[in-house]
Amino acid sequence: MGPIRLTPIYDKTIWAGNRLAKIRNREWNGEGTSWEISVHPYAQSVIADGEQKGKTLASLIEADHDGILGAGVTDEDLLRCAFLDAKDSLSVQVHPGERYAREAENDHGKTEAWYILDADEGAELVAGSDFASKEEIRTAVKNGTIEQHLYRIPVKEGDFVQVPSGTLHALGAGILALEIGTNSNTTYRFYDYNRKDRDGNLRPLHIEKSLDVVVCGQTGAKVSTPVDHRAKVKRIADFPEYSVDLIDVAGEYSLSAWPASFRTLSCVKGEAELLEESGSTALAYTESVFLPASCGDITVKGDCRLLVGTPKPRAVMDIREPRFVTDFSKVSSSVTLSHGIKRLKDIASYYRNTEGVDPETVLYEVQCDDGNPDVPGSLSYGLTTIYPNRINDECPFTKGHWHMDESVEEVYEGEAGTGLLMYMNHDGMTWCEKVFPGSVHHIAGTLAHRLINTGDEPLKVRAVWPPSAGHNYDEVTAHPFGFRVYRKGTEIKVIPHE
Ligand code: M6P
Ligand code: ZN
Repeated sequence: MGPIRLTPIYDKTIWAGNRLAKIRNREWNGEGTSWEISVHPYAQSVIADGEQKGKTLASLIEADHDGILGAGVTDEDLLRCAFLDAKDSLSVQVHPGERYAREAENDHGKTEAWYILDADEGAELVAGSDFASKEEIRTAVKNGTIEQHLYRIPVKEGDFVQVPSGTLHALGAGILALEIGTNSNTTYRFYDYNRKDRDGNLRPLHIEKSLDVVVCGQTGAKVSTPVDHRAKVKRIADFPEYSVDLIDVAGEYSLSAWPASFRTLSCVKGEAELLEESGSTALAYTESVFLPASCGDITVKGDCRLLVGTPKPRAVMDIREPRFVTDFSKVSSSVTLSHGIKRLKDIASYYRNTEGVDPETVLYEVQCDDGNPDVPGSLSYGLTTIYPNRINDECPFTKGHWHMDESVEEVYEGEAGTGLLMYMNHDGMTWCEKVFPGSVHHIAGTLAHRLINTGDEPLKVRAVWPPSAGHNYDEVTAHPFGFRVYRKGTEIKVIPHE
């Protein structure tokens, strides 16, 4: 069976915008959501064309469960795709997880993620808060000070925001987003800006249930998605319930039938033609199709950006590859590592004498599984490799830095080679720790830190730090580390910085 095209189900909302109606060239009557793929009792998607036209997707599943959803895939694993077209902000709300939703609402839990198709200049949304406890939330509800605790994320076209169940969130004004989420319609409204609906009434709030399910300190992560035709598949969400992959197609792309489950496929830029054994399906901008489990390999033709939603069936134990291995040579496809290369020409002024040394010489590299600097508590993991060069006898080193946020610590661990970790305080006092395979270094937030390779092999050091720390290089440039380290033959010499 090929891709299944469904008829959108439009729904009116008090915050509705008309961007989607304009794109689709249809009359607008205040519809703010459009359920594109759904097997939820609230809105049952109906097959739009072909032999099965007019039947619900739910009835197709009933007739051929394994062929449509896949063996072992249950109701709990279903995904929902919907547009949110917001002229005004949505209420600040929170969704329950599966267990709570089942018990309290006979519904499913709701984890969701938004791809931003269009946003006004300066648009932002809420995804998280700085509340440390439910008690703090209660007090803020009482005092009417909720708004100042909300974690706001500026967004533009192409951004993607992950909102796991339990996250306080609100889509903001002036945004058209495609939501890919679990199969649920349970929303606990927590705060609604004291605004009134058309009839002059405040909409109901669900404070107690919100407090039951909110996870304090949980924030939604923003993923930026620069167009990349080489990387092909980028995993932009990896929730316990499902994943979302982003694919930039230039010309042609082969979407092979990987999982033993259904998938959702949405076009969020350009347009595509989906070629499959049984025929071809046109997929215009903003359209989605349901790919049944029995769907064969698909060739995508066109210049477009696609989002693929894939469930992770709960009944199937999911054993995954690690995100990467520490020698960074066998990088698994689920993670994109950033890679920085420093050549002599990039940091020449830090060395005493660079005469006669090729400015293109690669001094060190940093490979990094980046955390998100906007997410409090997020961590980065890096591997720094300093090659055993000599710059007129001076040992090669990293630039060195203070953290912008000096309350933030960092951990280094030696993996290969030998060297020094140089520290400096704000008075210019400078000292070192020896670095060797297995040496662990707990770096205080108030110290500048620099690695130096004093050996004959590459010095490899792992680092873990919160990216919110930031790098302050200016102060190290203005007030250099107190010593320079030289090596002549086997002798290491330390000379005060001139
Ligand atoms: C480690 C970490 C990174 C740092 C890198 C290179 O991997 O501390 O934050 O960027 O070393 O150091 P520098 O930025 O000082 O060149
Ligand atoms: Zn650091």
